[in-house]
Amino acid sequence: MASVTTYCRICEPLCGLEATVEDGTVVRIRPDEEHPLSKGFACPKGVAMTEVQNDPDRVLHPLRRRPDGEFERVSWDEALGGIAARLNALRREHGGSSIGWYFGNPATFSYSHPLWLNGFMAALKSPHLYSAGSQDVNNRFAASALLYGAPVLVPIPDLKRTDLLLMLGANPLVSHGSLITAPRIREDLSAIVARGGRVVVADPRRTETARAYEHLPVRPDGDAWLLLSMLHVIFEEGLQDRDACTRQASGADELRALANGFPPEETEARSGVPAATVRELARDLARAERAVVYGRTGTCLGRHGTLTAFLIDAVTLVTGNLDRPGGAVFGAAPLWLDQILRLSGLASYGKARSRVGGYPDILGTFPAGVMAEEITTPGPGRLRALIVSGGNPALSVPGGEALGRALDELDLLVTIDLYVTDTGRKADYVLPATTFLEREDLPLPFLQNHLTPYVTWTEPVVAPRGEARQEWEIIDALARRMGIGVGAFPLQRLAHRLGVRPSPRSLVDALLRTGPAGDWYGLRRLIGKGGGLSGGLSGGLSLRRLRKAPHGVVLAEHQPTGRLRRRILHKDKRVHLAPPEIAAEVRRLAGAPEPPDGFPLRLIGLREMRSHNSWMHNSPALMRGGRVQAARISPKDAAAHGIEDGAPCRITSPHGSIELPALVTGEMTEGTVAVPHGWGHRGGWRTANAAGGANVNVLASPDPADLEPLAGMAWLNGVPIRIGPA
Ligand SMILES: Nc1nc2c(c(=O)[nH]1)N[C@H]1C(S)=C(S)[C@@H](COP(=O)(O)OP(=O)(O)OC[C@H]3O[C@@H](n4cnc5c(=O)[nH]c(N)nc54)[C@H](O)[C@@H]3O)O[C@H]1N2
Ligand SMILES: Nc1nc2c(c(=O)[nH]1)N[C@H]1C(S)=C(S)[C@@H](COP(=O)(O)OP(=O)(O)OC[C@H]3O[C@@H](n4cnc5c(=O)[nH]c(N)nc54)[C@H](O)[C@@H]3O)O[C@H]1N2
Ligand code: SF4
Ligand SMILES: [Mo]
Repeated sequence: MASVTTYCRICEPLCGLEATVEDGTVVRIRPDEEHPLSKGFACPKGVAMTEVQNDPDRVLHPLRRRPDGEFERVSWDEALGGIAARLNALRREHGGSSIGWYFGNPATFSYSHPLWLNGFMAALKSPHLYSAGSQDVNNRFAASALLYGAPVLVPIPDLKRTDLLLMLGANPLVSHGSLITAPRIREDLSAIVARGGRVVVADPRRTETARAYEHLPVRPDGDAWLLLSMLHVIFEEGLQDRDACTRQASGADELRALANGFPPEETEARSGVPAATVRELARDLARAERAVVYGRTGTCLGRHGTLTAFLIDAVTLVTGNLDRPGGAVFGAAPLWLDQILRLSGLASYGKARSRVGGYPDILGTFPAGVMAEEITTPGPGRLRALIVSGGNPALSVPGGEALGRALDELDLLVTIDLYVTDTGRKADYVLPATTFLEREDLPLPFLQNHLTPYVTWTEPVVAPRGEARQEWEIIDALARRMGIGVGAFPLQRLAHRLGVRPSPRSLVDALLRTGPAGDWYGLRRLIGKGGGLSGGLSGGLSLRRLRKAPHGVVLAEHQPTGRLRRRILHKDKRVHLAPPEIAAEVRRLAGAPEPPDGFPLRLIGLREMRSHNSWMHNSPALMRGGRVQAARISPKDAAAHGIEDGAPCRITSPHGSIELPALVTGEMTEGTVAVPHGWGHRGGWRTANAAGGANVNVLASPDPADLEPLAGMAWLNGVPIRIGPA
């Protein structure tokens, strides 16, 4: 029996874990007491990963669909050979742009998986790259592209030093924080209050987080109205930080003019916040010594996500809190991430437009909301084969039914997953992926998001079960068989140039060693100094040194500030506060229609402690107690529509209809219904299938025209609905 230290890769805190391994099997997972940031914390999901790891329903061998529709076990050789042959036939007939890839949320928790799939798609010269990002975070990247000229320059709230946090559309007491890596976030938030500060939580639901701090009830999709009105008050009352506006930004006067049309007295009905409250909040924010605005998925999945994300940073800047301790800070990574992303061309926004809908690319991806029509629309560039890795778009993308029908039309569908998912059940091949416990890793995309600068490396805890393989190995093998070869992958070419074998491990080692905190292959010892990120590793970082620190390395106490100018990619080195795209969005907001007649209520999402999107409903420990998916409805709405607590109700939108038990609760604001996503399973996961429920995204619009214009964000919050007894 051995105890192996690793870290969790289910969600963003990346908590430290200790896995007990017996005869090559993980038998137990506990929180890592010695992890310097999570300090013995792990949530029920992290602990339940043992059950996913050992799940009897896990796919452990490649599967191929037989003519009778059933899956059969095949060898890797047969699977990869069959897939390569069909992809090459499509390439010959229709070109590489007939092949697409959708990667889901877990993909971003692997350092190697995104690097290799991006290389594969670049080598194919296919634009058909999709991800969970358009249902999550792409608006944030678009906003950063407009503000800073750099899509991945995303500030994090400096919770450890702030006096006032305005949090919009996030529930970190359940989600554990997103776009911020802070494993003890509950303590960080409570510490704000303990030192005399405030945490204000704007949410249509009185969430776990709202209950713990100050709740500001808002209407779904009302955030842009609220933020513009706050700006209106700040400018009108002369509360703006003039120095910050002239020193850091351009366009403050134009922004002021845009906000001018949104006095709080006129936006009350849209934002749901009384004018007096807006005025007070704006004054408090402007006068606080250190304040910050932060928004997450609740502000991303409406109809104005990019505008809202943009305004969040704009309010922070105008109140003098951008790039300042206790405000919004820009995390540094111990790698030249900005430079790597820029040189590799990966950090793009609007470099290309989607064939359907004409949406701008974000980091080389198009909105998953156009995928269905990309499959069904004839003509050059039609999407004919799709590989889905670490994702379950059948349940996570808007308009589930339309996408399901479109997937049936593909010439080839391959999924790379732990399970036969609700998407995978339609696949021609299902390829078994390793879990995070079966692969080595470095938290590459999260390095800049750490509240406390930190880096870690883990080796696999156990060998892969069955014939599971890491995604990069699968992609590598597939590319070779197709005659592409990874030498054609852009970043992997860089590895060649750095003189290393292009494996992810050697690539990352080279990037660490040559990075701002690297050992520079021994040179650091001669020169000294760690660029502010030394963390007691006097000789600098390398993989070898990280391997000797199983609990990871804290690199500094706080993220650095005062370096924004150097990281902005706009030529004038200023934050752009009023680009034309945003001005157009403000005009669109002003003319936004009220919901159609007959749909008086608005639907929003909800995350639960013991669910993780669609993929942890097969864990008996997490499903204990007969958990079911329910629709949360306020007592007043329930009474008005004849719905009883616990009784089945029917929810209908202009696009679909589902039936769920009602949970009548005072935590819902009137007019809003909340339903968690990721239920209604029909895959190879038996416990999940038995849990019942419905795919809430059939209520969302499948029409590409309904995506948010600047980022192609899915419209999943604020969906117009009506309810009634089932
Ligand atoms: N209505 C509504 N819809 C939403 C949201 C919402 O709030 N409301 N949220 C959206 C958000 S934020 C997100 S991120 C998306 C998620 O959307 P997706 O990423 O498409 O879906 P997941 O449910 O996360 O599915 C992840 C899949 O990856 C598999 N998996 C887990 N680990 C690994 C691994 O290491 N390798 C591989 N290859 N597979 C693995 C799991 O078995 C699962 O099938 O959903 C979005 N959809
Ligand atoms: N336990 C658990 N943890 C998770 C996940 C999970 O499925 N389960 N998923 C992970 C993923 S993929 C992500 S992206 C993160 C997300 O992390 P968060 O964004 O913090 O999580 P949510 O609980 O979705 O919080 C969104 C909140 O926005 C509110 N909301 C909805 N519409 C609006 C609106 O228009 N305006 C405002 N102001 N609020 C609104 C909702 O009521 C909800 O409370 O969580 C991650 N962590
Ligand atoms: S909060 Fe839970 S699921 Fe998320 S990283 Fe920590 S242990 Fe893993
Ligand atoms: Mo997400």
